[in-house]
Amino acid sequence: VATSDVTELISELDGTARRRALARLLTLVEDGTPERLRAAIRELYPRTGRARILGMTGSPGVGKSTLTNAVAAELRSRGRTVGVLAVDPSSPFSGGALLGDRVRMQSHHADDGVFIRSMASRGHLGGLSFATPQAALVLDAAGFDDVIIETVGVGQSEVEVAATADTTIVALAPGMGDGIQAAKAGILEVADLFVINKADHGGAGKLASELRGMLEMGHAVETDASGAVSWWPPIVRTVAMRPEGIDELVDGFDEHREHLEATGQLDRRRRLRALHAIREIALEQIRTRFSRIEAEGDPLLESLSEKVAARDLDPYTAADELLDAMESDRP
Ligand SMILES: Nc1nc2c(ncn2[C@@H]2O[C@H](COP(=O)(O)OP(=O)(O)OP(=O)(O)O)[C@@H](O)[C@H]2O)c(=O)[nH]1
Ligand SMILES: [Mg+2]
Repeated sequence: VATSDVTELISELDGTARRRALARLLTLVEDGTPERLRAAIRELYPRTGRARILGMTGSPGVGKSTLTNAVAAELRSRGRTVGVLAVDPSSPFSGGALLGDRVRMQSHHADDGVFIRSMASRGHLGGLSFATPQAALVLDAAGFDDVIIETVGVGQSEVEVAATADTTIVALAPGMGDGIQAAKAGILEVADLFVINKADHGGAGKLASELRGMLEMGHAVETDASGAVSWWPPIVRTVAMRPEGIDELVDGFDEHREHLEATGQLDRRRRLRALHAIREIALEQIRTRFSRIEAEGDPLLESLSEKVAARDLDPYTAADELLDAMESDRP
């Protein structure tokens, strides 16, 4: 099925129609059929693995988008190209055309070394947690040196960012009840770097010492096999909209990258990410195929259901039989 156009799009990533090809590939990740998505990822995958993936997470309104914008600009000034994915689960119908995104696009719009894309939650196969890593692969394959993924940290999602990113920045802001509550939400644990944004507001110092207290209790601190501390997350204060502190933040990102490479953590994280991807894809395939046979009225599924209902068979044995049958008729 229509995989030749996928091949063509991928070849256009190296040409003058690059931005258009990128946009269309990302749309394919968001809205494409499972077959086209599979074709795209299979072909893109060998081109990936070069980009540094940076996750930016934190509670609503702490300044993640403003920070992402400033970090992208700082990385550009250091000669790096940057792809941005703004994952926005709270915007079901805007398609990401938020004011903030327009402002951001304006500040970089004449620059071919930056590409920004918002992803809303509607209409994804398997949801955002499935689509986001695939979209990151597209940006990686397109050759961006750095890919920044912005997500709102509301529970499960920061764990997912951490699973996709090499380095995760957790952004906090004073006066937003982010101290102790953040620890409860598990947001501290995924941080490789902390940003205290809105440092122009009072309370940044108090938040920083609260955070240091939590690190001292062992949260977010990485230890090696002998139990010694191998990474102590830096705490960087910023005023993202000025911007102030961004150079230090980007230095921290670089240092964390060097740490990952020097200690073998990068390979470990990438193996974990691969495992996560395989699991999500395998589960998604089972779900999709189950829905399909259910909708089409599969004779085996019907007879198994009858037997289970009649107590001739237990549901576990029935599920085993169904999985075996699915296995023997794989696409
Ligand atoms: N005073 C102050 N305001 C800031 C700073 N950084 C961002 N803001 C403002 O805070 C508001 C929220 O900023 P965003 O960057 O949209 O925050 P966000 O975390 O991306 O928000 P969501 O994506 O909705 O969760 C905006 O009005 C920004 O202008 C800062 O350092 N100081
Ligand atoms: Mg935002």
